[in-house]
Amino acid sequence: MLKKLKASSNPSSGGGLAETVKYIKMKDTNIQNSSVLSPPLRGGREGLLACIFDMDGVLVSTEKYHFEAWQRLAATLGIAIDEEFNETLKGVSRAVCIDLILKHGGLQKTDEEKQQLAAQKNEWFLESISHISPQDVFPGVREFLTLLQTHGYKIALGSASKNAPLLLEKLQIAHFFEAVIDGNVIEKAKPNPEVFLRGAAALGVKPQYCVVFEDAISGVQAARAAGMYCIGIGSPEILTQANFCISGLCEVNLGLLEKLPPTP
Ligand code: B16
Ligand code: MG
Repeated sequence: MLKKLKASSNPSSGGGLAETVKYIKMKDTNIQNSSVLSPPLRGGREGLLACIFDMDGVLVSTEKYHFEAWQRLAATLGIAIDEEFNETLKGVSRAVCIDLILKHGGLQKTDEEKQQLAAQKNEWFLESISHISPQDVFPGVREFLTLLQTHGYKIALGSASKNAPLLLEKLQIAHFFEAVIDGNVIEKAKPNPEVFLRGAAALGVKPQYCVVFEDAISGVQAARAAGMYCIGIGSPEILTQANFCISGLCEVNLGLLEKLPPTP
């Protein structure tokens, strides 16, 4: 399926660009006429209006810093964690990560101790990202965001991280995002769909007209539970519930988005 989509993904081929321009005009009409946007049917496919991006592991390679900090913290408790276990931490809130690590090591801590552990992990994570600059954004990210913005797509961030606003500023990509839903505002961590449903609501777009880009198992589950199309960033063997997977945002363009099948 990915090969098929990739083969026809050039927006300037096969009427893609002309159709896109026409479609954007139709979208503009909808924007004026409806508070919750519903795109027109085009060739049997209901068009997408919004893209919601996870942060760590999708826009920037900060997942490795989360992992290093968790590994370091776990080691202080005598708990070993590996890459496979780390898949369960990705996309999950800081507090839930602490619980998962303690359970993995068969340990129990008081709430106060857990808060201290979380603060220590965050201190190490902040040290790691202190050097991050606009050059650290993943290849293709700035180009794809620019393309989406230019063509009238709505863009939101849907991240579990409380550090997401800081990273957006450091990477100098905050201006692309009409809505930022992050760990500072959500109550229920991924795989709960709250983060993406709030993102769609903030953009005024129905869930089925959103596509989510996610690198975490919990995030893919959250997107699908929200009723959204989900493009996994990573291995299809790990992100089994994603509609399909790519290795990074350098592989996507408008042509691919326009040819996505309806959200199942
Ligand atoms: P913080 P995402 C998630 O961000 C990370 O995947 C996860 O590893 C991390 O534990 C979580 O944010 C909380 O981050 O400690 O910075 O609040 O992938 O949802 O953008
Ligand atoms: Mg992520």
